[in-house]
Amino acid sequence: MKTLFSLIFTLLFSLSVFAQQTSLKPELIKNFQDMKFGMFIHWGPVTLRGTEIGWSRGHQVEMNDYDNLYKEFNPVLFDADKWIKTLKDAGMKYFVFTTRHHDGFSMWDTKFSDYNIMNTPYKKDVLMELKNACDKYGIMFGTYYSICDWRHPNYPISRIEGVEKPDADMDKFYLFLKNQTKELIEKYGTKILWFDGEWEKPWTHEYGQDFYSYLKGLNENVLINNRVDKGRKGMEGTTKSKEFAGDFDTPEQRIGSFDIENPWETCMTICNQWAWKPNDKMKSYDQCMQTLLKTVGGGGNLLFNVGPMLDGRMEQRQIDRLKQMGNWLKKYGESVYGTTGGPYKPTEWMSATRKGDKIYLHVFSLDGEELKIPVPGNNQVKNCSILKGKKLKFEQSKKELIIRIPAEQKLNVVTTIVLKLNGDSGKIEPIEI
Ligand code: JFZ
Repeated sequence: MKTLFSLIFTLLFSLSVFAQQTSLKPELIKNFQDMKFGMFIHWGPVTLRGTEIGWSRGHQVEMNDYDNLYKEFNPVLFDADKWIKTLKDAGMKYFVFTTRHHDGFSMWDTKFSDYNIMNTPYKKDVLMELKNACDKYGIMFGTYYSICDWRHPNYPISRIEGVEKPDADMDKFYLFLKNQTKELIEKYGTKILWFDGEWEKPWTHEYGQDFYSYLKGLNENVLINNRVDKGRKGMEGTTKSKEFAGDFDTPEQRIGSFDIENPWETCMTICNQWAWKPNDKMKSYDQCMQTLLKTVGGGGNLLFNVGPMLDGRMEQRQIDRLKQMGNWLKKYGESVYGTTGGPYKPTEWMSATRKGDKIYLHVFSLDGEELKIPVPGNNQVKNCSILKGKKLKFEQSKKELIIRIPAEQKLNVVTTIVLKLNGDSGKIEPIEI
Protein backbone atom coordinates (compact mmCIF):
# COMPACT_ATOMS: atom_id res chain seq x y z
CA MET A 1 0.00 0.00 0.00
CA LYS A 2 2.78 2.37 1.01
CA THR A 3 4.73 1.63 -2.16
CA LEU A 4 1.63 2.15 -4.28
CA PHE A 5 1.11 5.51 -2.59
CA SER A 6 4.68 6.62 -3.15
CA LEU A 7 4.50 5.40 -6.74
CA ILE A 8 1.44 7.53 -7.38
CA PHE A 9 3.08 10.45 -5.61
CA THR A 10 6.25 10.17 -7.69
CA LEU A 11 4.19 9.91 -10.84
CA LEU A 12 2.15 13.01 -10.01
CA PHE A 13 5.25 14.92 -9.00
CA SER A 14 7.12 14.15 -12.20
CA LEU A 15 4.03 15.00 -14.24
CA SER A 16 3.79 18.40 -12.60
CA VAL A 17 7.50 19.07 -13.23
CA PHE A 18 6.98 18.09 -16.85
CA ALA A 19 3.98 20.39 -17.10
CA GLN A 20 6.01 23.26 -15.72
CA GLN A 21 8.78 22.71 -18.23
CA THR A 22 6.48 22.67 -21.21
CA SER A 23 3.88 25.25 -20.26
CA LEU A 24 4.18 28.86 -21.23
CA LYS A 25 4.70 31.38 -18.46
CA PRO A 26 1.57 33.56 -18.30
CA GLU A 27 3.50 36.82 -17.84
CA LEU A 28 5.53 36.11 -20.98
CA ILE A 29 2.47 35.93 -23.20
CA LYS A 30 0.71 38.75 -21.31
CA ASN A 31 3.66 41.03 -21.97
CA PHE A 32 3.56 40.09 -25.65
CA GLN A 33 -0.18 40.78 -25.86
CA ASP A 34 0.15 44.12 -24.08
CA MET A 35 2.49 45.41 -26.81
CA LYS A 36 -0.24 45.07 -29.49
CA PHE A 37 1.69 46.52 -32.40
CA GLY A 38 4.92 45.34 -34.02
CA MET A 39 6.86 45.74 -37.23
CA PHE A 40 7.51 42.87 -39.61
CA ILE A 41 10.27 43.26 -42.18
CA HIS A 42 10.76 41.19 -45.32
CA TRP A 43 14.08 42.05 -46.87
CA GLY A 44 16.92 40.43 -48.78
CA PRO A 45 18.84 40.34 -52.08
CA VAL A 46 15.53 39.75 -53.92
CA THR A 47 14.80 43.48 -53.56
CA LEU A 48 17.23 43.93 -56.48
CA ARG A 49 14.44 42.52 -58.64
CA GLY A 50 11.46 43.96 -56.76
CA THR A 51 9.65 40.61 -56.84
CA GLU A 52 8.29 38.54 -53.93
CA ILE A 53 10.81 37.07 -51.51
CA GLY A 54 11.22 33.30 -51.85
CA TRP A 55 8.19 32.77 -54.07
CA SER A 56 9.61 34.47 -57.16
CA ARG A 57 12.64 32.15 -57.19
CA GLY A 58 12.29 30.03 -60.32
CA HIS A 59 9.11 31.90 -61.25
CA GLN A 60 9.39 35.63 -62.04
CA VAL A 61 13.14 35.44 -61.47
CA GLU A 62 15.06 32.61 -63.09
CA MET A 63 16.50 30.33 -60.38
CA ASN A 64 20.16 30.80 -61.19
CA ASP A 65 19.70 34.55 -61.38
CA TYR A 66 17.89 34.57 -58.03
CA ASP A 67 20.55 32.52 -56.28
CA ASN A 68 23.29 34.90 -57.43
CA LEU A 69 21.59 38.16 -56.52
CA TYR A 70 23.49 38.27 -53.23
CA LYS A 71 26.69 38.97 -55.16
CA GLU A 72 25.22 42.37 -56.03
CA PHE A 73 23.38 43.09 -52.80
CA ASN A 74 24.88 46.30 -51.44
CA PRO A 75 22.34 48.32 -49.43
CA VAL A 76 24.74 51.18 -48.67
CA LEU A 77 21.98 53.39 -47.25
CA PHE A 78 20.92 50.81 -44.66
CA ASP A 79 20.69 52.45 -41.25
CA ALA A 80 19.44 50.19 -38.45
CA ASP A 81 18.94 53.16 -36.18
CA LYS A 82 16.62 54.86 -38.69
CA TRP A 83 14.54 51.71 -39.14
CA ILE A 84 14.02 51.19 -35.45
CA LYS A 85 13.36 54.89 -34.89
CA THR A 86 10.67 54.68 -37.59
CA LEU A 87 9.18 51.69 -35.78
CA LYS A 88 9.26 53.47 -32.44
CA ASP A 89 7.66 56.62 -33.89
CA ALA A 90 4.88 54.43 -35.30
CA GLY A 91 3.99 53.40 -31.75
CA MET A 92 5.20 49.87 -32.39
CA LYS A 93 6.75 47.91 -29.53
CA TYR A 94 8.43 44.95 -31.20
CA PHE A 95 10.28 43.93 -34.31
CA VAL A 96 10.39 40.74 -36.38
CA PHE A 97 12.96 40.49 -39.17
CA THR A 98 13.32 37.89 -41.94
CA THR A 99 16.60 36.23 -41.02
CA ARG A 100 16.15 33.46 -43.60
CA HIS A 101 13.17 33.14 -45.95
CA HIS A 102 12.20 30.18 -48.19
CA ASP A 103 15.03 31.18 -50.58
CA GLY A 104 17.56 30.12 -47.91
CA PHE A 105 19.59 33.32 -47.73
CA SER A 106 20.83 34.08 -44.19
CA MET A 107 20.76 37.76 -43.28
CA TRP A 108 23.31 37.36 -40.47
CA ASP A 109 26.87 36.24 -39.85
CA THR A 110 26.11 32.52 -39.50
CA LYS A 111 28.64 29.74 -39.12
CA PHE A 112 26.33 27.22 -40.74
CA SER A 113 25.95 28.54 -44.28
CA ASP A 114 28.15 30.58 -46.62
CA TYR A 115 25.05 31.83 -48.39
CA ASN A 116 24.84 34.80 -46.03
CA ILE A 117 25.06 38.57 -45.73
CA MET A 118 28.81 38.57 -44.96
CA ASN A 119 29.48 37.30 -48.50
CA THR A 120 27.69 40.18 -50.21
CA PRO A 121 29.54 43.35 -51.26
CA TYR A 122 27.93 44.94 -48.19
CA LYS A 123 29.66 42.51 -45.80
CA LYS A 124 27.93 43.79 -42.66
CA ASP A 125 25.96 41.86 -40.09
CA VAL A 126 22.67 43.75 -40.48
CA LEU A 127 20.99 41.52 -37.91
CA MET A 128 23.43 42.50 -35.18
CA GLU A 129 22.99 46.18 -36.04
CA LEU A 130 19.22 45.79 -35.83
CA LYS A 131 19.44 43.92 -32.54
CA ASN A 132 21.60 46.68 -31.07
CA ALA A 133 19.24 49.39 -32.33
CA CYS A 134 16.29 47.53 -30.76
CA ASP A 135 18.14 47.43 -27.45
CA LYS A 136 18.86 51.16 -27.73
CA TYR A 137 15.19 52.05 -28.30
CA GLY A 138 13.72 49.49 -25.90
CA ILE A 139 12.09 47.44 -28.64
CA MET A 140 11.58 43.69 -28.35
CA PHE A 141 13.73 41.94 -30.94
CA GLY A 142 12.35 38.97 -32.89
CA THR A 143 13.30 36.89 -35.88
CA TYR A 144 11.33 35.34 -38.73
CA TYR A 145 12.88 32.02 -39.74
CA SER A 146 11.61 29.76 -42.51
CA ILE A 147 11.60 26.04 -41.89
CA CYS A 148 11.48 25.23 -45.58
CA ASP A 149 14.54 26.17 -47.64
CA TRP A 150 14.02 25.55 -51.33
CA ARG A 151 17.71 26.03 -52.13
CA HIS A 152 19.36 23.94 -49.40
CA PRO A 153 20.69 20.60 -50.76
CA ASN A 154 19.42 18.68 -47.72
CA TYR A 155 15.90 20.07 -47.83
CA PRO A 156 13.93 17.63 -50.03
CA ILE A 157 11.72 20.08 -51.90
CA SER A 158 12.98 22.65 -54.34
CA ARG A 159 9.71 24.48 -54.78
CA ILE A 160 6.17 23.77 -53.65
CA GLU A 161 5.46 21.40 -56.54
CA GLY A 162 7.09 18.31 -55.07
CA VAL A 163 10.23 16.33 -54.34
CA GLU A 164 13.10 17.37 -56.55
CA LYS A 165 16.22 16.57 -54.53
CA PRO A 166 16.73 12.80 -54.27
CA ASP A 167 19.94 13.15 -52.22
CA ALA A 168 18.41 15.37 -49.59
CA ASP A 169 18.65 14.38 -45.93
CA MET A 170 15.93 15.82 -43.74
CA ASP A 171 17.55 14.80 -40.44
CA LYS A 172 20.73 16.62 -41.41
CA PHE A 173 18.64 19.57 -42.49
CA TYR A 174 16.90 19.59 -39.11
CA LEU A 175 20.30 19.74 -37.42
CA PHE A 176 21.06 22.80 -39.59
CA LEU A 177 17.83 24.44 -38.39
CA LYS A 178 18.77 23.72 -34.79
CA ASN A 179 22.25 25.13 -35.23
CA GLN A 180 21.06 28.33 -36.87
CA THR A 181 18.24 29.03 -34.43
CA LYS A 182 20.68 28.41 -31.57
CA GLU A 183 22.77 31.24 -32.99
CA LEU A 184 19.70 33.47 -33.17
CA ILE A 185 18.95 32.76 -29.53
CA GLU A 186 22.44 32.78 -28.08
CA LYS A 187 24.30 35.32 -30.18
CA TYR A 188 21.46 37.70 -31.08
CA GLY A 189 19.20 37.20 -28.08
CA THR A 190 16.04 36.85 -30.17
CA LYS A 191 12.89 37.02 -28.04
CA ILE A 192 10.45 35.81 -30.71
CA LEU A 193 11.05 32.94 -33.10
CA TRP A 194 8.54 33.51 -35.88
CA PHE A 195 8.56 30.32 -37.91
CA ASP A 196 7.08 29.79 -41.35
CA GLY A 197 7.16 27.25 -44.18
CA GLU A 198 6.01 24.47 -41.84
CA TRP A 199 3.17 23.43 -44.15
CA GLU A 200 5.38 21.43 -46.50
CA LYS A 201 5.50 17.64 -46.35
CA PRO A 202 9.06 17.10 -45.07
CA TRP A 203 8.21 18.88 -41.80
CA THR A 204 6.30 16.64 -39.41
CA HIS A 205 4.44 17.00 -36.12
CA GLU A 206 7.31 15.07 -34.50
CA TYR A 207 9.89 17.57 -35.74
CA GLY A 208 7.63 20.40 -34.60
CA GLN A 209 7.27 19.02 -31.07
CA ASP A 210 10.96 18.30 -30.79
CA PHE A 211 12.00 21.69 -32.17
CA TYR A 212 9.70 23.55 -29.78
CA SER A 213 11.08 21.85 -26.68
CA TYR A 214 14.66 22.15 -27.97
CA LEU A 215 14.26 25.93 -28.33
CA LYS A 216 12.50 26.37 -24.98
CA GLY A 217 15.35 24.34 -23.50
CA LEU A 218 17.82 26.92 -24.85
CA ASN A 219 15.75 29.78 -23.48
CA GLU A 220 12.34 29.28 -21.92
CA ASN A 221 11.56 32.98 -22.39
CA VAL A 222 11.60 32.84 -26.18
CA LEU A 223 8.15 33.16 -27.73
CA ILE A 224 7.42 30.75 -30.56
CA ASN A 225 4.55 31.07 -33.06
CA ASN A 226 2.28 28.18 -34.04
CA ARG A 227 4.05 27.70 -37.37
CA VAL A 228 6.70 25.67 -35.56
CA ASP A 229 4.35 22.66 -35.67
CA LYS A 230 1.67 21.30 -38.01
CA GLY A 231 -1.38 22.61 -36.15
CA ARG A 232 -2.08 25.78 -38.12
CA LYS A 233 -5.37 26.07 -40.01
CA GLY A 234 -4.28 27.75 -43.27
CA MET A 235 -4.38 31.51 -43.56
CA GLU A 236 -6.98 31.67 -40.78
CA GLY A 237 -3.98 30.86 -38.60
CA THR A 238 -5.69 29.31 -35.59
CA THR A 239 -4.32 26.11 -34.04
CA LYS A 240 -6.27 22.88 -34.57
CA SER A 241 -5.85 21.55 -31.04
CA LYS A 242 -3.79 21.72 -27.86
CA GLU A 243 -1.56 18.82 -28.90
CA PHE A 244 0.19 21.12 -31.37
CA ALA A 245 3.03 23.36 -30.22
CA GLY A 246 3.11 27.16 -30.46
CA ASP A 247 2.59 30.09 -28.10
CA PHE A 248 0.39 32.17 -30.40
CA ASP A 249 -1.74 31.87 -33.54
CA THR A 250 -0.86 33.55 -36.83
CA PRO A 251 -3.69 34.73 -39.11
CA GLU A 252 -2.12 36.03 -42.31
CA GLN A 253 -3.28 38.99 -44.45
CA ARG A 254 -6.57 39.06 -42.54
CA ILE A 255 -7.83 40.25 -39.18
CA GLY A 256 -8.21 37.22 -36.91
CA SER A 257 -11.59 36.25 -35.49
CA PHE A 258 -12.55 37.51 -32.03
CA ASP A 259 -10.65 35.40 -29.49
CA ILE A 260 -9.56 36.44 -26.01
CA GLU A 261 -8.71 32.92 -24.86
CA ASN A 262 -5.92 32.07 -27.28
CA PRO A 263 -3.16 34.60 -28.02
CA TRP A 264 -2.96 35.59 -31.67
CA GLU A 265 -1.22 37.99 -33.99
CA THR A 266 -2.34 39.08 -37.44
CA CYS A 267 0.51 39.63 -39.88
CA MET A 268 -0.32 41.98 -42.72
CA THR A 269 1.50 44.03 -45.34
CA ILE A 270 1.30 47.83 -45.51
CA CYS A 271 1.30 47.41 -49.32
CA ASN A 272 0.53 44.13 -51.11
CA GLN A 273 3.87 42.37 -51.43
CA TRP A 274 5.89 41.19 -48.41
CA ALA A 275 9.19 42.25 -49.97
CA TRP A 276 9.58 45.67 -51.57
CA LYS A 277 7.89 46.20 -54.91
CA PRO A 278 8.15 49.46 -56.84
CA ASN A 279 4.85 51.35 -56.85
CA ASP A 280 3.08 48.73 -54.78
CA LYS A 281 -0.36 49.93 -53.71
CA MET A 282 -0.20 51.22 -50.16
CA LYS A 283 -3.04 51.03 -47.63
CA SER A 284 -4.74 54.31 -46.74
CA TYR A 285 -4.45 55.81 -43.25
CA ASP A 286 -8.06 54.80 -42.72
CA GLN A 287 -7.38 51.16 -43.66
CA CYS A 288 -4.28 51.07 -41.47
CA MET A 289 -6.10 52.41 -38.40
CA GLN A 290 -9.12 50.16 -38.86
CA THR A 291 -6.85 47.15 -39.29
CA LEU A 292 -4.98 47.94 -36.09
CA LEU A 293 -8.05 48.73 -34.00
CA LYS A 294 -10.21 45.85 -35.26
CA THR A 295 -7.33 43.48 -34.60
CA VAL A 296 -6.78 44.76 -31.08
CA GLY A 297 -10.54 44.88 -30.49
CA GLY A 298 -10.70 41.20 -31.45
CA GLY A 299 -8.04 40.32 -28.88
CA GLY A 300 -5.02 40.18 -31.19
CA ASN A 301 -1.74 41.88 -31.99
CA LEU A 302 -0.86 43.40 -35.34
CA LEU A 303 2.49 42.63 -36.96
CA PHE A 304 2.56 45.18 -39.74
CA ASN A 305 4.95 44.50 -42.59
CA VAL A 306 7.25 46.88 -44.39
CA GLY A 307 9.53 45.88 -47.26
CA PRO A 308 12.64 48.10 -47.37
CA MET A 309 14.27 48.89 -50.73
CA LEU A 310 17.42 47.51 -52.36
CA ASP A 311 19.49 50.48 -51.16
CA GLY A 312 18.57 49.79 -47.53
CA ARG A 313 16.03 52.59 -47.03
CA MET A 314 12.34 52.30 -46.32
CA GLU A 315 10.08 54.21 -48.69
CA GLN A 316 9.30 57.70 -47.42
CA ARG A 317 5.56 57.34 -48.10
CA GLN A 318 5.52 54.25 -45.84
CA ILE A 319 7.51 56.02 -43.13
CA ASP A 320 4.97 58.87 -43.33
CA ARG A 321 2.00 56.51 -43.08
CA LEU A 322 3.52 54.78 -40.04
CA LYS A 323 4.18 58.15 -38.44
CA GLN A 324 0.50 59.05 -38.86
CA MET A 325 -0.42 55.91 -36.94
CA GLY A 326 2.18 56.74 -34.32
CA ASN A 327 0.79 60.22 -33.86
CA TRP A 328 -2.66 58.79 -33.24
CA LEU A 329 -1.25 56.24 -30.78
CA LYS A 330 0.70 58.93 -28.96
CA LYS A 331 -2.58 60.64 -28.14
CA TYR A 332 -4.99 57.70 -27.80
CA GLY A 333 -2.61 54.83 -26.94
CA GLU A 334 -4.28 54.11 -23.58
CA SER A 335 -7.18 52.61 -25.58
CA VAL A 336 -4.77 50.15 -27.22
CA TYR A 337 -1.73 49.11 -25.17
CA GLY A 338 -2.34 46.78 -22.28
CA THR A 339 -6.02 46.38 -23.06
CA THR A 340 -8.12 43.28 -23.72
CA GLY A 341 -10.38 42.85 -26.76
CA GLY A 342 -14.13 43.39 -26.45
CA PRO A 343 -16.51 43.16 -24.73
CA TYR A 344 -18.25 44.32 -27.94
CA LYS A 345 -17.05 42.18 -30.83
CA PRO A 346 -15.63 44.18 -33.74
CA THR A 347 -18.05 45.12 -36.52
CA GLU A 348 -17.54 46.98 -39.80
CA TRP A 349 -18.14 50.31 -38.08
CA MET A 350 -16.86 49.84 -34.51
CA SER A 351 -14.46 47.94 -32.30
CA ALA A 352 -13.86 47.98 -28.54
CA THR A 353 -11.17 47.37 -25.96
CA ARG A 354 -11.26 47.35 -22.16
CA LYS A 355 -9.08 47.81 -19.11
CA GLY A 356 -10.07 47.99 -15.44
CA ASP A 357 -13.38 49.84 -15.08
CA LYS A 358 -13.17 51.28 -18.60
CA ILE A 359 -14.38 50.36 -22.04
CA TYR A 360 -13.01 52.12 -25.10
CA LEU A 361 -15.14 52.32 -28.24
CA HIS A 362 -13.42 52.98 -31.55
CA VAL A 363 -16.13 54.30 -33.84
CA PHE A 364 -15.24 54.36 -37.54
CA SER A 365 -18.58 55.45 -38.96
CA LEU A 366 -21.93 56.47 -37.57
CA ASP A 367 -25.09 57.64 -39.29
CA GLY A 368 -26.60 60.49 -37.31
CA GLU A 369 -25.64 61.43 -33.79
CA GLU A 370 -26.85 58.48 -31.76
CA LEU A 371 -24.72 55.47 -30.97
CA LYS A 372 -26.97 52.61 -29.84
CA ILE A 373 -25.39 49.48 -28.40
CA PRO A 374 -26.35 46.80 -25.86
CA VAL A 375 -25.53 47.69 -22.23
CA PRO A 376 -22.14 46.40 -20.98
CA GLY A 377 -23.36 43.33 -19.11
CA ASN A 378 -24.66 43.98 -15.59
CA ASN A 379 -22.67 47.18 -15.25
CA GLN A 380 -23.87 50.73 -14.94
CA VAL A 381 -22.13 53.34 -17.07
CA LYS A 382 -20.99 56.08 -14.68
CA ASN A 383 -19.79 58.51 -17.30
CA CYS A 384 -18.96 58.76 -20.93
CA SER A 385 -16.69 61.04 -22.96
CA ILE A 386 -14.61 61.39 -26.06
CA LEU A 387 -11.15 60.12 -25.06
CA LYS A 388 -9.06 63.25 -24.31
CA GLY A 389 -12.15 65.29 -25.15
CA LYS A 390 -15.58 66.43 -24.07
CA LYS A 391 -18.16 64.65 -21.93
CA LEU A 392 -20.99 63.00 -23.84
CA LYS A 393 -24.65 62.66 -22.90
CA PHE A 394 -25.94 59.11 -22.60
CA GLU A 395 -28.98 57.13 -21.49
CA GLN A 396 -29.19 53.52 -20.45
CA SER A 397 -32.19 51.29 -20.17
CA LYS A 398 -32.15 47.64 -19.10
CA LYS A 399 -30.99 46.57 -22.51
CA GLU A 400 -29.71 49.54 -24.41
CA LEU A 401 -27.06 52.19 -24.10
CA ILE A 402 -27.55 55.31 -26.19
CA ILE A 403 -24.70 57.78 -26.52
CA ARG A 404 -25.16 61.15 -28.16
CA ILE A 405 -22.23 62.17 -30.31
CA PRO A 406 -22.74 65.69 -31.70
CA ALA A 407 -21.51 65.98 -35.28
CA GLU A 408 -18.77 68.43 -34.30
CA GLN A 409 -17.36 65.88 -31.85
CA LYS A 410 -16.87 63.23 -34.51
CA LEU A 411 -13.25 62.85 -35.51
CA ASN A 412 -11.76 61.99 -38.84
CA VAL A 413 -11.10 58.23 -39.34
CA VAL A 414 -11.85 57.15 -35.76
CA THR A 415 -13.65 58.64 -32.77
CA THR A 416 -12.62 57.07 -29.48
CA ILE A 417 -15.16 57.05 -26.67
CA VAL A 418 -14.38 56.02 -23.13
CA LEU A 419 -17.04 54.56 -20.84
CA LYS A 420 -16.40 54.44 -17.11
CA LEU A 421 -18.29 51.63 -15.37
CA ASN A 422 -19.20 50.87 -11.79
CA GLY A 423 -17.42 47.52 -12.06
CA ASP A 424 -14.67 45.52 -13.75
CA SER A 425 -15.01 45.52 -17.54
CA GLY A 426 -12.84 42.40 -17.74
CA LYS A 427 -15.66 40.20 -16.44
CA ILE A 428 -18.17 41.10 -19.14
CA GLU A 429 -19.06 38.27 -21.51
CA PRO A 430 -18.42 39.04 -25.22
CA ILE A 431 -21.29 41.00 -26.76
CA GLU A 432 -22.46 40.69 -30.35
CA ILE A 433 -23.77 43.91 -31.89
C1 JFZ B 1 4.15 32.95 -45.64
C2 JFZ B 1 5.29 33.21 -46.57
O1 JFZ B 1 5.27 32.28 -47.63
C3 JFZ B 1 5.24 34.63 -47.06
O2 JFZ B 1 6.28 34.89 -47.98
C4 JFZ B 1 5.40 35.54 -45.86
O3 JFZ B 1 6.68 35.36 -45.28
C5 JFZ B 1 4.31 35.24 -44.87
C6 JFZ B 1 4.47 35.97 -43.58
O4 JFZ B 1 4.24 33.87 -44.55
O5 JFZ B 1 2.90 33.09 -46.25
C7 JFZ B 1 2.34 32.17 -47.06
C8 JFZ B 1 2.36 30.86 -46.74
C9 JFZ B 1 1.77 29.93 -47.60
C10 JFZ B 1 1.17 30.36 -48.77
C11 JFZ B 1 1.14 31.70 -49.06
C12 JFZ B 1 1.72 32.61 -48.20
N1 JFZ B 1 0.60 29.43 -49.65
O6 JFZ B 1 0.68 28.20 -49.40
O7 JFZ B 1 0.03 29.84 -50.67
